[in-house]
Amino acid sequence: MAVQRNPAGASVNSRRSSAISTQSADSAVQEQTDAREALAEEVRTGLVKTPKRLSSRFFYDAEGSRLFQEIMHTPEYYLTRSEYEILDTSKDDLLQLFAADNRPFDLVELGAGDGLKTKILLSYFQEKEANFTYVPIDISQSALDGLTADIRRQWPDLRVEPQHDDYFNALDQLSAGSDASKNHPRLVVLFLGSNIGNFSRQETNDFYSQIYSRLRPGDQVLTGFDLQKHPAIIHAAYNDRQGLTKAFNLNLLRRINHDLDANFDLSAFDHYEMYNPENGEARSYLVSQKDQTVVIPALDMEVPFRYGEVIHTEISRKFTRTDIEQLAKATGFAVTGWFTDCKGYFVDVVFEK
Ligand code: AVJ
Repeated sequence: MAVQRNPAGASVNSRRSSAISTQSADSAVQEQTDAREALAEEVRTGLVKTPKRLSSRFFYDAEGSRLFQEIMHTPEYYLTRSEYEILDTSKDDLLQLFAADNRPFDLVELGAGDGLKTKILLSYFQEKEANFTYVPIDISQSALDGLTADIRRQWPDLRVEPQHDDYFNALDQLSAGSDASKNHPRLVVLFLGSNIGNFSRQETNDFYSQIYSRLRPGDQVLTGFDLQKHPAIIHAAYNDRQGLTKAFNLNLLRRINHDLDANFDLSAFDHYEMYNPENGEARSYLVSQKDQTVVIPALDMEVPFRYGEVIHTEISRKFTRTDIEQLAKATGFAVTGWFTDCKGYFVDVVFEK
């Protein structure tokens, strides 16, 4: 296929100026304060609900992110390997879609993480001299700094324009653009790794509607969805033998102890996972192993737990093809690409406006 070469000397970060430098100490402190306040609010409201709940959004402090990296390497957690296989075997088909009509494109990644899977695409697109800019978006400045430095080291010629922002704000900026010209690059939004699975049905629909409203015709979204399959396979993925998923779930309590001076006894809580094949929901719980009261002085709270009482911490939703087609239809998108791994466990889907 014919793809345009990057203009010689195209400068890194030419259009957008934010988030290029290393994070200042002040903003790092601010980010920490904001995260602590958000966690406090979650604990204040979530632990007085019946049943108790805490959002999986708070799993990812430094230790939680490290544990998730380890989970991705367990034999049971097939999701990452399946998507890796898909991106590797479909990278050329994806490039044909993204660069259709020879238009340059912005590869906009929501929640880039360590970008391991994305690097398969970046590497291939570079090799094919595709005309694109990589725009990782994350609310964690340190994650963005790490990823950006890493990519610049590996591919000095690749245009990287990190955006330290909320997803929708960043998309607003990208689609509004400063130039009113018709030569704007196509936006290709990446939302990989089954991160979509953490949203409720309603949140999922809202999310795609929100994205749709920020895109122009011809713009695309590539999403990684975990598919419904034998329930035992899904159940095992969230119950690894090494106990890393358990540690990952319990880490939320450790974080609350650390950030909010609570006194959760981690040995008095267990991990429990339930997969319901009727609705595709895998749910994670923390289970109190005895009657106990947890004290959180910073929030002026005492939280009683009965033996066997649970805190619901995560939904990891699994989809059918029909679910995904209906999602596209309901939010205005056309499904223009469908790529699965050889086992049919996972799918990367292209939606086009
Ligand atoms: C990162 C949200 C895709 O739900 O499968 C892994 C997180 N939770 N093991 C998932 C997770 C338990 C993961 N996502």
